[in-house]
Amino acid sequence: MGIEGIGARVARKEDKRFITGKGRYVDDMVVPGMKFAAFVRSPHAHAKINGIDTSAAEGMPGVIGILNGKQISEDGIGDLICGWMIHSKDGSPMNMGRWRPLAEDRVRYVGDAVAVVVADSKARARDAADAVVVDYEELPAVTGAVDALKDGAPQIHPEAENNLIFDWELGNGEETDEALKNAAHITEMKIVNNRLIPNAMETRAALGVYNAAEDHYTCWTTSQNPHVARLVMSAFYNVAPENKLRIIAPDVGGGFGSKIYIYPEEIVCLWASKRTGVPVKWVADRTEAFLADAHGRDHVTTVKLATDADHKVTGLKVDTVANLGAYMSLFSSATPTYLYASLLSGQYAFPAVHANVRTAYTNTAPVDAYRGAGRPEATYVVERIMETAARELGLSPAEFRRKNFVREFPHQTPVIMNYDTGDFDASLDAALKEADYEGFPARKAEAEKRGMKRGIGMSCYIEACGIAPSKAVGSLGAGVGLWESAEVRVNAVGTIEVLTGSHSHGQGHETTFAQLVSGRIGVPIDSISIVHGDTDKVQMGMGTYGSRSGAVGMSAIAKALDKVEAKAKKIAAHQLEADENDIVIEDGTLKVAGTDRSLAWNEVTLAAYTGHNLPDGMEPGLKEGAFYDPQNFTFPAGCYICEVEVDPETGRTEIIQFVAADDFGTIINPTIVEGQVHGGIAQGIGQAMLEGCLYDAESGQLVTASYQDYCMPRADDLPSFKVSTTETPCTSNPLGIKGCGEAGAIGSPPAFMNALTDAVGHNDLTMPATPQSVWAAINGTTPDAFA
Ligand code: MCN
Repeated sequence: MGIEGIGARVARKEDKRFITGKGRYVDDMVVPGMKFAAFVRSPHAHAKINGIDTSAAEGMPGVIGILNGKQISEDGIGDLICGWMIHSKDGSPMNMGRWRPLAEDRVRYVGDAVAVVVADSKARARDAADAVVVDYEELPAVTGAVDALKDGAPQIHPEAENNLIFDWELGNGEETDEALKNAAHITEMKIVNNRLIPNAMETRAALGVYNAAEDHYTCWTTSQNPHVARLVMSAFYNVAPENKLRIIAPDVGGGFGSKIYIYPEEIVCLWASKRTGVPVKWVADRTEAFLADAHGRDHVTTVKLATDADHKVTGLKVDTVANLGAYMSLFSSATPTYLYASLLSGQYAFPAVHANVRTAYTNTAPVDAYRGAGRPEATYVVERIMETAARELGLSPAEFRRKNFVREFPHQTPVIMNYDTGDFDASLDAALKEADYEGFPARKAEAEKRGMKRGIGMSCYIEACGIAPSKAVGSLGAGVGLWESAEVRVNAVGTIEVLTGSHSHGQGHETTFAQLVSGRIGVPIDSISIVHGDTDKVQMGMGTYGSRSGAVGMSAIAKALDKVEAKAKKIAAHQLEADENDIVIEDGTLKVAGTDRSLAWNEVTLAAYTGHNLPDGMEPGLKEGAFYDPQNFTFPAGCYICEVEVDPETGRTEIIQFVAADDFGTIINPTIVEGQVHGGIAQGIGQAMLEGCLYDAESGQLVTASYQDYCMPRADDLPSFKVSTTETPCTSNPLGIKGCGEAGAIGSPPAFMNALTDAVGHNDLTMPATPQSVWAAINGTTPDAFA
């Protein structure tokens, strides 16, 4: 491949190895003497552990060791933590229970790890794990957050009375109450945001290796942020000192947020390697993934929207109960608070917004960020109620939104965010046109003739991503700032290695990051390597989540490139006997502007290393690093329109068309961006139509623990999406990029549900809108397991 800069539609460099089966995942790693781990997991949602009998398992063939929670405590391994301290309304810190890597006295959800068996094969480890007898004393369980907060609910952690972790608020409460008091019209809804299971294609895995000779630890793991894993495992969990711990996240087959956190299993594999003296590998099977990956969403919300006589929104009041599961995972407190309530102003100039969020422990898997993390939940609340209010007021949903759009930037919302740019009319116009919105009544009439119900719905989303500004996240209770780092190493022959703290696990960084460098210097994209995912190669980084790698990771690379270019220009100026300010870099050459004098890029890079013809006092070499910490988030926004047709006989819904008009600022690679939007919409429609994680309310068993019961979207569930972009460059990073990795999953569920409720004729439907629940909604019954 040649020189391909910003904006080029380049096919992904990394795809050749992925689609030819040459990717290297944790499960592909083999080290001498490697053995296998299998976890003993709780079959109960809530129980006391009275004892663990390993006698039968110990004698089984191939067993090397059986380790439990007492031993992990004896060795001083710390509790898992939540990295974001949220204070309740009264200023009290959150009521956080303890999360041990292996449960010692009590298990709190089905799948909670109790012990680990290390054996010479995966099958033998599993067999022996099945032979470990745990004496459980079952306790009553609670799986729903609203129930968990009721008086008399089973108490899950002693630290959290009535299972309340914190009761938090954001926004201007008094003004919002006043707006509701004086409203010409109030729209009120109860909104359930269904719980999801992430289902990355590659399940989580870890290979822990302790090298006794050097007292050094290495962990290959499926992480979205290996440096954060190293820092947290060293500083908080006492697994290994940071200078003795190397984390490698090689190719990772998707994460969608679920691989941000540090889970018990990688800690246990590293520790077990030291305890047993052998390298220990664990790869989750799909059932373990269903049971023990951090789940997403799971909110129950009541919302009120106040409008005046002129149909301007005057206030939005939101009351949410969020289920955080049995333990608080690393980002779990930030997701239903700052990542949620801060987006409740949507694309609108709401003068007053108030959100109250209560979070609860339940006997379910931990809940944390899942693609969009809080922002899909916020968008769902805002866009469902905006559509519903428009219908109640007899207005066109598009015009009602337009009446309330923010049009002046920067715009300070009542809920923290300061939107730097946007053009919400532009994406709404583009989507209306592409969807032929005006032609809908005729299409509906035609469908009715065939006995079908047709509906159309929209969603005008905004999200905050490029999760970064260290000052902002620090002041909101995060333990660390969220900048990003990069190092650009230019080799003597002119090829370039870029080391980045971002981590690609499907987003195509090897291509887009290389495009930035290729375009700036004018070297072929194939002579640029992107290095990431290894804490021994890249010094420090904050990883990939919150659609931050383009806006923050690439900006760090741009900053390092500025320094590389400045030095290269000095060298060229010296050799060409020109002023460095007159040197321009174009198409792989350094030219004296306005003359025919130039040096090729590789002549300059060679000079940097031969070192004998450099400006006086200049160090040889060409390698620069940078840290980039933006001053604000980026605010991608867009308009999605969905049109559906429902068969009233069966409740089956078909998506006739799905239109997405997004604003991602400057686009680096349109093909990759479109792929990101496609994937996000598929996940959003999966949530709205098909996916629902269900626990049995009484026993706490996960009912949807396999693909037989948990329905992922497939190609034939989805139409061909019509995607387009408008561009208002972001002002808080030098490249003008807004993140695109989550938008599809954020904007699509309300668009689908608005279309479906339009078709069905009433609002009494929850996600996932399965054929059964759609049929029930049409026929006035409610056999909806998810309601
Ligand atoms: N990009 C671009 N132009 C823009 C913005 C981004 O060309 N204006 C490119 C970027 O250079 C990058 C890709 O699009 O190659 C995504 O960039 P960005 O929006 O910055 O998101 P991240 O790279 O930080 O990825 C994180 C985001 C999140 S938060 C989830 S969840 C998610 C997602 O990406 N998980 C994914 N997309 C995923 N895609 C795959 N295949 N697998 C996952 O687990």
